[in-house]
Amino acid sequence: MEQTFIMIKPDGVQRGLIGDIICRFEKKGFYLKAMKFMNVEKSFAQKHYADLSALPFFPKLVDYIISGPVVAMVWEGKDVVLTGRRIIGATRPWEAAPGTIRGDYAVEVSRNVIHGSDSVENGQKEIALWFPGGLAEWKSNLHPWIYEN
Ligand code: IDP
Ligand code: MG
Repeated sequence: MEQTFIMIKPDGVQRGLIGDIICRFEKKGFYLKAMKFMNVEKSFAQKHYADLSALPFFPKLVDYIISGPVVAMVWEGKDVVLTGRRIIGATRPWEAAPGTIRGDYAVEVSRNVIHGSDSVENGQKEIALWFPGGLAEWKSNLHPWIYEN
């Protein structure tokens, strides 16, 4: 099944949103495959956002990500990359629909609470970067109540 990399950014941690965010992914029917609470080194944040390194806000973005601990996670499920992005909402919180994480909890694009992979391929790259030791192996006993197959 598909996997995505989700990170609660330092503002989400500081604001006490960890439980709510995990709850949304869990209740939807996705499976948690890895999670860690950690501070990120500057060089690591630069690597994670390497695709954006030419953009003017890149240095500020890196400083934001290293400004406090983050929660890094891997979630698994059918179409979890796209559906995860829908749960998160648009990059710019003023464009994010109510009911999405950013729509409900964020105001500024530079304080938008959460990261989610934007494609299956980038998800695999990000998972390999953040969880080089691999993921937890398990299958929920609720699986047949969430998925037909
Ligand atoms: P995404 O997080 O929705 O995938 P990206 O375009 O990949 O959005 O940008 C990565 C992150 O960079 C955003 O989540 C946001 O925190 C930050 N960012 C994006 N655009 C801007 C901007 O115009 N100013 C400041 N920060 C931005
Ligand atoms: Mg992105």
